[in-house]
Amino acid sequence: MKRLLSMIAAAAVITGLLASVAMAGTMLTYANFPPATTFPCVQMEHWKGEVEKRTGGDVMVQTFPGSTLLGAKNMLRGVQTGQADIGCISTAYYPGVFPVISALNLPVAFTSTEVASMVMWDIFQKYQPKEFDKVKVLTMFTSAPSQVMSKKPVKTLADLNGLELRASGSILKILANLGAQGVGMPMSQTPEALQKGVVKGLVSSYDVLKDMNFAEICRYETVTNLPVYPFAIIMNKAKWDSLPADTKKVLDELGREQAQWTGKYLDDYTSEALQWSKDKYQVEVFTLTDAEHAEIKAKGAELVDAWKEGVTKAGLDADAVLADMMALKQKYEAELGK
Ligand code: DTR
Repeated sequence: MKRLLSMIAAAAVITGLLASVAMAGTMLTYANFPPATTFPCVQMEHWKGEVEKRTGGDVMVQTFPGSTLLGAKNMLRGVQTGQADIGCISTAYYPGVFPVISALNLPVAFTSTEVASMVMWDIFQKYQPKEFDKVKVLTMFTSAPSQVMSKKPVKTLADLNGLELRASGSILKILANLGAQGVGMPMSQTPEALQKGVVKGLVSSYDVLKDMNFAEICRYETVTNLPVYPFAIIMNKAKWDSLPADTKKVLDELGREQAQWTGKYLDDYTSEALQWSKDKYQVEVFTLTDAEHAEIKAKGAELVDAWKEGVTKAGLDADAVLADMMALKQKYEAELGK
């Protein structure tokens, strides 16, 4: 009898263990570089919620905002080596690494994040650039159009002369061509640079006026509609390969959906952030003349030629990629009414 009872007890323990292993499912770590308040992290938490809901809890996501697991510049390598399963990269922080997708960072006057994000996703799907071969791309999106936020008023392009402004990617070259002094650094290093006076302002999208509280120190905003910044959410390739087919299906279905959700969110939020800045800090907003916007476009033209050289070296037809991007921009601006 004793022997029977001990066998039943052992069977119960093994069943419990098997059940707990089955319950554990998959835990994914997701690294992000800017503070939790900023839109790259807001979209991360939305994605986490959707994945856990759609997999019925089989997949759980542990998020690490604010560079707590990986920072802006070691994100790509950290995901490739498995330090994090998933990471958010701003491709402008990796000069020359993403020649094809940096098309989105050209001065083509995107005025909507939703439009730019849909264009970016479609360009990636059509061309599958080999620059992403070492990772799995889960989704892509852009920042909102980039504007000047500064401690001194920039009422005309002439006011940019000699002004030290934080930026990254193609905007650094455009600022130089406009007579300003671009200072390259990731968003995460910008608060200290502003506090120390290393820069007199920054060029980014208006969400950071509220999310990074830059409205407190940069009381003057100038609508320049400089390029958007492309982002990619990437997963470690071996981790992706290890996932069951039904999980891969959920993550793939979320790709385009998350691009559009983030674009929509940011289009609405940049307007809200600017109004908040006016109400709380009475920031002043300046607009430029059509002639000044034409000058910005002209001063950015040489970037298109340089971009074409990089895409050609990557083995693609640069004119075709550019033509597709502009056609998609027109398509989505009409479809979305933006
Ligand atoms: N302006 C780009 C991208 C960007 C816009 N808003 C945020 C918020 C958090 C991180 C990056 C960004 C940039 O300066 O990196």
